[in-house]
Amino acid sequence: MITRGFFGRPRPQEPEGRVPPGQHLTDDFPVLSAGPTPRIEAARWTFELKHGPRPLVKWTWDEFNALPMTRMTRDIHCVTTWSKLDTPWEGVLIDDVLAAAGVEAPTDFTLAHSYDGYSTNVPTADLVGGKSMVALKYEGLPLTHEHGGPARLLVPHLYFWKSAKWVTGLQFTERDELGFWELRGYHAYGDPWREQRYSSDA
Ligand SMILES: Nc1nc2c(c(=O)[nH]1)N[C@H]1C(S)=C(S)[C@@H](COP(=O)(O)O)O[C@H]1N2
Ligand SMILES: [Mo]
Repeated sequence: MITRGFFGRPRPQEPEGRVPPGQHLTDDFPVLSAGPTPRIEAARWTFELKHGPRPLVKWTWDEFNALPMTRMTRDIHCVTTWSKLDTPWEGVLIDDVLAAAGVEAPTDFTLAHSYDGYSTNVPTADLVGGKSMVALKYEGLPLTHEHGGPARLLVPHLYFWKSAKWVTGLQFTERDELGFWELRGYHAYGDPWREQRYSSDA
């Protein structure tokens, strides 16, 4: 009898149940951006909540940094097939953003908007309940520009294209409006465990 234990290559860094189908682990942190990296200085960064076209609340960098900070260590999965385990982030949970704004999420769908014109759609339910944050730090340091600094959305349970870099706001929408990559053939939801890479995937 041939067993993987004897003849398979040992893969100690691929713990069971943490690498979704079609993914492999990387120790690097690849940079993936649709265009050039915008250099957004904290002093001119703002974060806004909108309901459709209607502005709800807007924070400056200093105001946003006064909100409760939370640490979150999560596995991330890029649709280009790399996954990275235990990435440590720090930022403001979307729950705390909404609480600070004094609003309940008004619709079931959200579009995140970024300084480079990028956008991505996420169901509101996937942003709340401790699942998502506006991340300001990675590995204890301010986010680098390449990785979305000064602030990016982090939605680690969906493919990493949902984690909008250089994020500048969330817009609550009545319907599920597609974002940048979703309009170009990526899946509207993007669950890595169901391999929802392209719009043709179930
Ligand atoms: N604003 C913005 N956010 C973005 C992107 C982008 O081009 N612009 N690329 C997305 C894609 S496709 C991926 S895989 C991740 C990559 O994040 P990283 O460069 O920090 O690895 O950012 C996502 N967020
Ligand atoms: Mo990506």
